[in-house]
Amino acid sequence: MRRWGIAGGMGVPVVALGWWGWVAAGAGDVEVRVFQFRPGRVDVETGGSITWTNRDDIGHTVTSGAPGDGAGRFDVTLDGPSATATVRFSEPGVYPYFCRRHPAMRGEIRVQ
Ligand SMILES: [Cu+2]
Repeated sequence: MRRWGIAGGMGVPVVALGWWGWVAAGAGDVEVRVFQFRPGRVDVETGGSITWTNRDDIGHTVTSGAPGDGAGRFDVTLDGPSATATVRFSEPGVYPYFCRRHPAMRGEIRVQ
């Protein structure tokens, strides 16, 4: 059984990594800045969480799958500046995601 926990709320300060690549398990944070998820690919341990923080002035979404595939495992909205959303990953796997408002925005979470 797959369960996705979603929690909103105040975020913690997030360090801007400024590069595209894998980060160590447990880092757990992604920034959305200038229409990009940064870092674009993140490793997390099973049961761990990823928090997205919006650094743009407009809204984005964090939506699992790819445009048009309707997988719908998770779909959270980052309404505006400093909005945060957290998704907990309880099963191993590779989870691509995108922004519904800007389908060119892509990211990937690898749970292991
Ligand atoms: Cu977007």
